[in-house]
Amino acid sequence: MGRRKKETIVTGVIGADCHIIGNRVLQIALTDAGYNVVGLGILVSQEEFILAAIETNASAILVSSLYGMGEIDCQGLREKCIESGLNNITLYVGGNLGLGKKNWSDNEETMLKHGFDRAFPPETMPEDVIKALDQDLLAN
Ligand code: B12
Repeated sequence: MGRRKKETIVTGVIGADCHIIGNRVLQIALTDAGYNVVGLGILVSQEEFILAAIETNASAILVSSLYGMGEIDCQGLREKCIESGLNNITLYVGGNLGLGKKNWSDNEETMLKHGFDRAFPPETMPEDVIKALDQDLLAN
């Protein structure tokens, strides 16, 4: 719990997407677990995620996408992070990625190819996200 407090996590819903409920659930669960969460809400651009992460010295950016345009909205985020000096930031994406692919593993592969460290399927429970963050941010 104490070690989590030192890690700031930026969350938000990317693009023109207004589905806020899951993102809020996640924000509350991560805060309750002890992480320092900066919630940007809906309609967040790639640049807003990056600026918030720089301003707060965040360890991770968690992007939500529900409305089916996730691939287009997320393309290039990793490159922009690196250009902005966020070389090692942890990037997760989740929600309902619905990329017009047949199954989840295709969607996951696509998002990993775009530079995300992990991609999460619909109905992911907050405890699974906390477990992943603990592994990726607190392991050393
Ligand atoms: C409520 C809802 C709406 C509401 C949203 C209200 C609001 N302001 O939030 C309204 C009516 C506005 C709406 C609009 C639309 N919607 Co809608 N909506 C839903 C619905 C029924 C529920 C979403 C929800 O709140 N779920 C509950 C929360 C708790 O779950 P969650 O969001 O999945 O989040 C959990 C996990 O996914 C995960 N998670 C979420 N984000 C992240 C991020 C990370 C990093 C991680 C690790 C995990 C994670 O953790 C959360 C907690 O467990 C879904 C169908 C469904 N059953 O999912 C469709 C759905 C998401 N909508 C859909 C669509 C198409 C639309 C519209 C485009 C419809 C239209 N033609 O206008 C518009 C888009 C408007 C816009 N600009 O965004 C589609 C998306 C299809 C796709 N992705 O391929 C869905 C799946 C319905 C469907 N089956 O077709 N919608």
